Amino acid sequence: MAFTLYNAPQSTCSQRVRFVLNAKQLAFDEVKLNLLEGDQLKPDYLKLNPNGVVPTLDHDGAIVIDSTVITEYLDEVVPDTTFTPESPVERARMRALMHFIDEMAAAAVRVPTFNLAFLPSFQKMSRRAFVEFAESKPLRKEFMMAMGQTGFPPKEMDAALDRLRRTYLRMDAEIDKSGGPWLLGKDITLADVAVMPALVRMDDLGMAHQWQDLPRVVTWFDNIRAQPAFAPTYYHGSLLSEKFPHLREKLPA
Ligand SMILES: N[C@@H](CCC(=O)N[C@@H](CS)C(=O)NCC(=O)O)C(=O)O
Repeated sequence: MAFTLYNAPQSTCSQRVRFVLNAKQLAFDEVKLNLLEGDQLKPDYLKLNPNGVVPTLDHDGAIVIDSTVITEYLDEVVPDTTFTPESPVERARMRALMHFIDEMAAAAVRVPTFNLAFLPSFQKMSRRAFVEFAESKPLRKEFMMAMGQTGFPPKEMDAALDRLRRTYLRMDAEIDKSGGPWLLGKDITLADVAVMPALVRMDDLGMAHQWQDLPRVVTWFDNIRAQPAFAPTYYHGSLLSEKFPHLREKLPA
């Protein structure tokens, strides 16, 4: 089996897929796209992924897109070291949580990410180049235009942080209900993998204090970072603070 992953080191969606590939000890070629330079919008890439986003998986020539779909696909084609519960009811719970995570944490985390890390690159562009870049994005045109070159206003940032806070509360409730240590009980599932990059991102942005009053989530975070697949997934350059030195100066101590 040959796997090629089109992705970006700091992309949270890519990190989900790298984690599952690493956990299953599947060798893969990594094609790294520069998202700020628009590699994801080039015609050849759009043929693979018409959404113009990463990640995209090529498995022996079969193209699979969307990180949650890719992680489920990988669990189906390589069921060893499974991340999917056996019972259909538990599977349904896992998928429902993955939908919640995509709608809440995965979407919300883009606001602080763009405002704190990417905005300076967009501010260097002329208005015309920025609008052209934004308009060429199949999925994120409106998001980019809402951010503009001055960034999301405080109200939007607060709303995003509140959505993230509600995610941590939901995680806490799920761990409590399942008995933990993972969201659905004693085994790690794709739902844990799905939410992992949002917490890693917020930790990297100096905002881990938002879940420090939730000991179950604190332990969950320690546990996922201790997984053998974590270090190879977050190789050097995967954190925003490693890529954007300006962040180090801005982060709270
Ligand atoms: N639902 C998609 C979302 C993918 C996505 O938003 N990817 C981001 C990086 S995490 C991206 O490629 N952004 C490029 C852009 O905004 O132009 C998935 O989970 O794969």
